[in-house]
Amino acid sequence: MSNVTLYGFPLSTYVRTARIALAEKGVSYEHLPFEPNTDDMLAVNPTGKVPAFKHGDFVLYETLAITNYIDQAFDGPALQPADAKERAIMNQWISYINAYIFPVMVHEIVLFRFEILPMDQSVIDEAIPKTKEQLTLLEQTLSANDYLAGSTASLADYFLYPILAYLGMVPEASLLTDYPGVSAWKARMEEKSSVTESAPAF
Ligand SMILES: N[C@@H](CCC(=O)N[C@@H](CS)C(=O)NCC(=O)O)C(=O)O
Repeated sequence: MSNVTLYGFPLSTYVRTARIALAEKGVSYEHLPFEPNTDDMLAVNPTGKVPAFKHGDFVLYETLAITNYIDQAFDGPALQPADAKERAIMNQWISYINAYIFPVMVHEIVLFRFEILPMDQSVIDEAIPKTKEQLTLLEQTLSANDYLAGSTASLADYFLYPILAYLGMVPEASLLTDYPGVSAWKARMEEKSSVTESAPAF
């Protein structure tokens, strides 16, 4: 029986990021697919958001803290570059993804297209130019590098992939065709078993 538990419904991009990190490290774990803001979820995360994580008696929330802990506490391949500059770039991307990409692509496009929020086309329309700006920035890096922080996948890629996977499933996926570096990166990520095995069922 594993002493590692991941809490949170598998449709969450952040839960998927944690699942990719666990798979990359080869950590076996119990997955309890609690919905956000339920008593079960609030018992392990005072914000009610998913995911939360437990290792033995140690409970943790916030995906960046969880994935950093997974990287440091378990054997397996490093999920972060050793080089100081590459690690800084990785952290720059994670911050950018959390602060800008997730709110725009998920909250202003995907949640409407998945009918999780009642449709508001005006919000989607306003999100399109912001999404293009974000894809342009990603393209500058991903047309030159295989991954966001260099030649090896890192936590930054694991934060970004679940979001772009959802963008790829809605009509706004057509935007991706203008960004060949981003599209090639997405295809590269989809070759990883950690990515395919963490895909939520619809
Ligand atoms: N800062 C949090 C964000 C987690 C988050 O936003 N999770 C979403 C699902 S992808 C959620 O729980 N949403 C429900 C809500 O905000 O009430 C983290 O990094 O873990």
